[in-house]
Amino acid sequence: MTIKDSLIKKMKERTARIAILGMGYVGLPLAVVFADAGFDVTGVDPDSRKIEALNRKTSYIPDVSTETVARLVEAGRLKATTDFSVLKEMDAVSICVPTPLRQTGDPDMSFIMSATEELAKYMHKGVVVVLESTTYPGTTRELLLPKLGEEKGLRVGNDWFLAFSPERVDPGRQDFTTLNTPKVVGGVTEACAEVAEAWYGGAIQHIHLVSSAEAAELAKLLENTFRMINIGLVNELAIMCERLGVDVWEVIDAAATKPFGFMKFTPGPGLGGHCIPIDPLYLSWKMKAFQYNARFIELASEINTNMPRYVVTRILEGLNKRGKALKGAKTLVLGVAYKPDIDDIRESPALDVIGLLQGKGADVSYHDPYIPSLRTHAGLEMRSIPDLMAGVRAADLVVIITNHRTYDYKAILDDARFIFDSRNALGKIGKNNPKVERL
Ligand code: SAJ
Repeated sequence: MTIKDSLIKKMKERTARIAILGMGYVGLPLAVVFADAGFDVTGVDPDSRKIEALNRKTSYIPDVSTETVARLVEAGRLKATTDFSVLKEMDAVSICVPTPLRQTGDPDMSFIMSATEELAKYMHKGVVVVLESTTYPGTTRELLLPKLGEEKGLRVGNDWFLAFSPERVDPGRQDFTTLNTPKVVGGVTEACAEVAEAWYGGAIQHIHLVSSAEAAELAKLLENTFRMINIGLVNELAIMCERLGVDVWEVIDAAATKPFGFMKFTPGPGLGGHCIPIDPLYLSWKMKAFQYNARFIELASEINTNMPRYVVTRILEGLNKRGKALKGAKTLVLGVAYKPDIDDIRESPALDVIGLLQGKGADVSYHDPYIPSLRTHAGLEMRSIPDLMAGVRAADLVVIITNHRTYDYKAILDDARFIFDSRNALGKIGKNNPKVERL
């Protein structure tokens, strides 16, 4: 029996020993899916707090319940360690580590590189490796293949197997989870794809095979570049509508009545999160090596990045119309998470807006039920004000940045002096209201 056939047999019999490198919002749900499918799974992460939490049978990811972790740990299906040497016993390794940007705006490959270097120490025949981290096309073949294969004298597609399968975890979403979201898989060779499909197909409901790791890497980048560019489009539409004296929200709602060939996006104060503003820049960065300028990505990124400044300019104009100055104005920012109803502030445009307002001398405070404290770009520690309505009443200006559902927007409108609504959170009650300006 070939190494490939024996590995596929282990996948089908669920006797393959699985390791998940990186037990964050992607790795832990993936570990649970494989453990629930009957595999023995070991989560490996250098962050001892995560590992201790798992070994105490508790979850630290909202999408994974502590009951689920306790059940799987007690059943011996889910283990956790900071010790990478367990990898020498593993048949399958999934790498789920962050791929942020560096200060320069270039890809930060350090997490992938350190995970790969650790794994390389324990590489052996009969293992399949799948990279899940969103990255530029070519990463799997150009970075992982040499380090894990050629440099170890292992022949990919014979002695070991390598594939890419993009994560599609949307934290907080209940309808589509790791289990039921179609999973794209692309192998470095056909045999690699076969082994990766046997593994992932044993736990995830729908596998969509593509012909190469690059096709899988690019599919993910297309998904999130599509979003970033379309958000940039409606952000530019908001700017054009303001010049034209037309209500951009009315225009978008009207276009969205078209039941085909249109997808609704809404303008806002900028682009937050650890996916949408970042992933497309991995593609445009890679294309520079081919002397190609990915103009759509660059332009959309420029428009989205400029939205915080545009919002502050509109605030200045709104106050000016009311004979007020921004300098010294008591300003309350409502909602600082990067999108509604979550507790994640990464890359949130609220931080840019707060910095710009403070830079113009405004006296800024914020409220966000999900974000008890934050550190501004200037390094200033701020805490969410304890009494929302007292803050609204005391403010010269309320700026709605993130439209959490928990806010009572009618009460806020009644008590506020002046509101800049960057999300159309007020809806109809904010339209043509003398106390309200909006994007
Ligand atoms: N945003 C807008 N207008 C929109 C949509 C989003 O301004 O019409 C802003 C949000 O406020 C946020 C940023 O863009 O600041 C990103 O929002 P997002 O809805 O794209 O949420 P993310 O960043 O959590 O994106 C994730 C992605 N999931 C994965 O990468 C696995 C994305 O592919 C999903 O489509 C998205 O969740 C989702 O649909 O919720």
